[in-house]
Amino acid sequence: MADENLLLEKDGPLATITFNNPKALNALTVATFQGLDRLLTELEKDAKIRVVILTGAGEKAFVAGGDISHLGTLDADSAREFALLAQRVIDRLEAFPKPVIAAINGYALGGGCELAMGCDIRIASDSARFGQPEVKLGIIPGFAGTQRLSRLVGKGRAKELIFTGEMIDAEEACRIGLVNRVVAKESLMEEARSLAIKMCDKSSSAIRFAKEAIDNGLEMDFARGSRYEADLFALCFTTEDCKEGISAFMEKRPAKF
Ligand code: DAK
Repeated sequence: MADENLLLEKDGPLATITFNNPKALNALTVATFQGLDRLLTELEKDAKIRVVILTGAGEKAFVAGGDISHLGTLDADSAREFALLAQRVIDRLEAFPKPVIAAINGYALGGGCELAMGCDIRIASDSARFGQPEVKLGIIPGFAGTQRLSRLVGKGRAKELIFTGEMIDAEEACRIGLVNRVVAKESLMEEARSLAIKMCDKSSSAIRFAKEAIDNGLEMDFARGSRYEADLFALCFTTEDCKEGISAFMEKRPAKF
């Protein structure tokens, strides 16, 4: 247990973090982001953990956004401070050296959608709903939603979602590339775990380098991104995993990473 609004469960190589304030549809507070930051520090150091799954408690929501009940107390300085804290933690999630899967079990709105977009892979239950409803509150997405949504689904679709504040269902989210796949509500966690397990017996250093190549390379032009990939490719040859992977293939045995 990390704090009352955040649960951590470890099961072999998998860690599951659950946003746990179902009465308020798991709305995010300053404490949630601080707690998530602490959990990421713990999971980064824990060599046994190879993949992290994020999900929401209860039947209705992954995360229905930032906690609106705190919004009215903000001035420009405190709003900026909160946005920067949230952005820092979501950036950390995106750059986390192990894969992070969002298992989206219901509403992923506002800050909840922004949090999910900081994960490497999003799997949605068929009951999930997505949106950036901030304009209904007279604000804009502040946890890098304007940046990640447009990169993920394109500028036009991002503008449509952000300007209207309308929700879309899981099938539509999948169609536009906001989620990787949609599964039955009952099998969401099983699907997320079985996807995670497929990564656990692979080289963790290779996965980390591939994640860096994709995420950082996307912010470069093609030539620089390819050059950066070549540098990371070269770095693989300094790892034990590379020796083991190649030896295992030559010796016709499964690799042990
Ligand atoms: N914050 C706080 N409470 C929330 C919440 C939220 N984002 N979303 C839902 N709840 C609470 C509801 O107020 C209700 O509480 P009670 O009345 O039972 O006490 C409970 O969760 C159940 O929600 P509903 O009764 O509304 O459930 P429905 O099924 O009828 O509707 C809904 C579900 C997801 C359509 C609806 O709850 C909804 O529209 N929720 C708000 C979605 C939204 O606009 N999200 C926020 C986007 S803006 C910051 C704080 C906040 C933010 C930024 C900074 N600082 C402290 C600096 C906000 C950022 C955003 O994400």
